[in-house]
Amino acid sequence: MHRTEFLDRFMADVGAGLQSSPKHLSPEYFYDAVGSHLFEAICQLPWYPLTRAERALLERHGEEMVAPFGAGASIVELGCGSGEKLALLAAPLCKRIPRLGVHLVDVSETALDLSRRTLSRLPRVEASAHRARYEEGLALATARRSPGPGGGGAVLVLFLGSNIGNLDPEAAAAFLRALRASLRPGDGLLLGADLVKPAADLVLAYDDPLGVTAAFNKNLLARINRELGGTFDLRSFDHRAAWNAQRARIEMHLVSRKRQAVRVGALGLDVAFEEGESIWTESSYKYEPDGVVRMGERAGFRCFRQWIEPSGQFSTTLLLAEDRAAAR
Ligand code: AVI
Repeated sequence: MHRTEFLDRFMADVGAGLQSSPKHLSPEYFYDAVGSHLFEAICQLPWYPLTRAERALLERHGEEMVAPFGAGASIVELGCGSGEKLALLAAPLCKRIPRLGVHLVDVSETALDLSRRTLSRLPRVEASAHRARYEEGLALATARRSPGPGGGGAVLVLFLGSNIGNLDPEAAAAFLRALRASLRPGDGLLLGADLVKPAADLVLAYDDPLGVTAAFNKNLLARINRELGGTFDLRSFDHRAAWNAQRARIEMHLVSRKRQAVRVGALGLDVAFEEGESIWTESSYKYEPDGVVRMGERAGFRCFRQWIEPSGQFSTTLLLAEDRAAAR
């Protein structure tokens, strides 16, 4: 994706989001250089167990997770973060096969750089980076799938870190269907999904006492100031995280502390805020383990196996693309 293409979309989304009611901004735009580093810091926080729980599962079961894949296989990671988790899966696979193609897909240049650096430690890994949205990156990666002998040439897609949780249910279902459509029978999807837990723990994970998540959330406004000539006063907005039990999601907002007007220079737009009015910046859905399996099955996958972290915090599910004729 070219810089101008990205900027056009950023401008269009910010313009539409700030003029709608209720106001909203897409979490996709959290991840500039500052936001990516703040997210890495969140992952280290004691109140955000998600990353550690998933990592423990990959450390313990990584070999089983890649067991169905052999020579010619390649791994595509959608939303690659730092590449540490991908390395935990690539390492056992590399022991069995002469060469592993890895495709990193992310909209964040910082995340791609971090991942490339992490993977350079592994021998026999050939990494390609795609600065792209998920669907586009997956299309680029699968177009380069290697033919491989026998059962080889399979693609294992990683969608980890509960990134699926940042999509509304309809968007998640459509995303999984699109993903299935670009895969072949025998290809896999390793899906990380955070599980429902007590409300107090969830709120603490998204409103940490150090204020790192608040900084991550407010950086979205700082980014609009930096890149689109915005005049947001960051001190005039509060970070808020609330658990919506009915919808099984954490909702993150930026709440205006007062009645105020903000200009977004690049859009020639003036936006009025009432005191207490919020911008909805992210939803983070939480799942029950069987809900993850059903979501995969509805999209044309079958569950090969699911691993649950011992304290019930997190799930990792290996879904295999079904042969549609056989599935009927
Ligand atoms: C990337 N994503 C899965 C994170 C989440 O938990 O929803 C983003 C995040 N937002 C606040 N803290 C972390």
